[in-house]
Amino acid sequence: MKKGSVKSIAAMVCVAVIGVVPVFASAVSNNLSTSISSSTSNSTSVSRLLGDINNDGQVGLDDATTTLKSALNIMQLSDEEAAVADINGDGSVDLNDATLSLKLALNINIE
Ligand SMILES: [Ca+2]
Ligand SMILES: [Ca+2]
Repeated sequence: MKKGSVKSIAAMVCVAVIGVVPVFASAVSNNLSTSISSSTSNSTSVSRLLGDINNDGQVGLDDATTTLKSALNIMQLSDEEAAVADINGDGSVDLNDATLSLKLALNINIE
């Protein structure tokens, strides 16, 4: 009887998630602090929570994933979605926004 396969798959998933997040976050953390402070307020005329692309009232991992896909040109956002996804308000949805979105989803302080 082998019953270790489910555990090992779960472990692999954990490693993948834990491994990706810090690398992803640290890669952009240097320019994060400068860009977020200047432009969060005037970035969009849409009265929605920044980063909450699926409009469920909070920024979750699904929103972060969508932002990441847009940043990587895997997915096309509508104008409204792009306005919401552009968290730092620099006019484009890129990895900075994906990182911000991910941090918001994980409740990591972005001050
Ligand atoms: Ca959401
Ligand atoms: Ca942006």
